[in-house]
Amino acid sequence: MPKRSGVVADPRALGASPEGDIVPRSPSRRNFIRGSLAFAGGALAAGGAMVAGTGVARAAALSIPPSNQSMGRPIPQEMYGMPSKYEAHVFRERSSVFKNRQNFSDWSMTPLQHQTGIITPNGLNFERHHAGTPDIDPATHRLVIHGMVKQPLVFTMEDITRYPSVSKFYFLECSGNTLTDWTKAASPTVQQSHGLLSCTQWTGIPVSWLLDEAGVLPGAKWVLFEGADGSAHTRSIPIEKVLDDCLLVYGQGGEMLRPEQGYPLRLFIPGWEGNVSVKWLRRIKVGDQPWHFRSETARYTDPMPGGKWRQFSFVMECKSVITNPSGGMKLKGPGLYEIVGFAWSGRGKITAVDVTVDGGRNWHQAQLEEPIFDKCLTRFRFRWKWDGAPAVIASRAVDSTGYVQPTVEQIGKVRALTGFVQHHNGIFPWAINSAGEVKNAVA
Ligand SMILES: Nc1nc2c(c(=O)[nH]1)N[C@H]1C(S)=C(S)[C@@H](COP(=O)(O)O)O[C@H]1N2
Ligand SMILES: [Mo]
Repeated sequence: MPKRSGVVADPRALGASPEGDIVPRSPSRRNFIRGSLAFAGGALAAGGAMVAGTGVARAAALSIPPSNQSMGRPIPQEMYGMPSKYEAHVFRERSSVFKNRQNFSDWSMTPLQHQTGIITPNGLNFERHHAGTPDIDPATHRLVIHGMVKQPLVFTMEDITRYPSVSKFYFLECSGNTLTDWTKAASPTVQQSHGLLSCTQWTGIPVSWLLDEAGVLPGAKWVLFEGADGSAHTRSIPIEKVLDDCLLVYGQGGEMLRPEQGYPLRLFIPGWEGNVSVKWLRRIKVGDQPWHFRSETARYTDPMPGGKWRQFSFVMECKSVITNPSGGMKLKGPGLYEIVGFAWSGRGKITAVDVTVDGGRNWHQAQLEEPIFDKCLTRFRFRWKWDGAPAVIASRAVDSTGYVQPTVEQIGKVRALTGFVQHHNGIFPWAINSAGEVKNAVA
């Protein structure tokens, strides 16, 4: 593990607008005092002293807004709530890098730059499907288990939802996330570069419960999962992982799955590439070897040095990205800013994140925000005094196995980075010019 040094910032002393423009916070007297105490003796004490002269809260009488002087909108009899009309700029968006390619195999991306906590709202969860979103009636949907089992079984949705449920917070990342930005800047925003990523609380039952009922026969080693969509998407999964933590999921973020996330039933494989979490699940078959489906041979394999291709590269390795400030935003002048982002690892918990503001010469330890769960998005924050000079910022995450997020250069030493390669977990830079404009700095 590289030597990591730095100081921990107090996030409460700063604020940043979630919008494109970021205004430096002129700290109130209270914040100044708190900041001074928090950083006394630390490297940022200088930062505390810096703000001393600039901002003392001025008390002024608030004018009374119209909203205080009239009645608001009454509650309709029945309503599914929607975000404020002032949030209409927050939406999923298709690729802006691959243009004019709309077809049934498509994807849309999560607006990570607008996500406030670790939970992705259901309507903003990225979508990836190979043959469009099917319309499946839960009343007629069936799940079959067969193959190397004592007794083949068929389940209705009613059967499945009668089991006691479990709910777990996990990230979901497509192995194609960031694939357009290995060696040159292609994505203008973090939504485009990292938006094949979401995180929510998934509700369902362990796959092992139903396999127990069917009775797995000795010699079983792999399990097939097949979707009920037009692509009949199918994957082979090692039985140890299936029995360890795989879920049959019907709930997402407190409600039933959205159609695009696999309604009424999907497989969820924690920490592994999104592709294996088969949506619209209809069939489970137990066998003694992998089936080598299209998504295990022609697709979802990684080029390696010497012309070989790696199959079954399931785990999503430790990764992080700064979401604020990020591509397309603008800093409004020198001052104090809070650098914020996400870190995650398919192998466990995030234990540390470092941030650089000088293109990787020096790294400073960021503060991790609770809660910190296994195989789940973790938020980090770092207090930064921008002097107005051009800067390159990036983050580097460490997970509970001790693995440190690599540079693209390091990845290139052990894999072949030719074309649109999957599993990009490299350190990702944003450049800030003297006008405060933030741009993708991949070179
Ligand atoms: N049946 C089925 N399952 C599928 C897919 C699909 O096309 N069909 N796409 C896979 C891919 S490539 C990914 S990244 C995830 C995306 O899940 P999401 O759309 O809920 O974000 O679903 C996976 N499961
Ligand atoms: Mo994917």
